[in-house]
Amino acid sequence: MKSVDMMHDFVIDELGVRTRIAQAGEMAEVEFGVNKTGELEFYCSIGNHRDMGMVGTLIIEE
Ligand SMILES: [Cu+2]
Repeated sequence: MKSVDMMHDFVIDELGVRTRIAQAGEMAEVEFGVNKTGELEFYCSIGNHRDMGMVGTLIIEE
């Protein structure tokens, strides 16, 4: 994940996935695997970013 403007991170609660906080212009990486299909919510946990719309759905298909 690359942050272009300010602090952000990337979190998937169901998998315990969390990047470090990336400052503006920085990259943050995380590796994870999934072993089932379905949908997982990801979001940014900084401040009120999630409420501002930094949230999405990761769709895992076979
Ligand atoms: Cu954010």
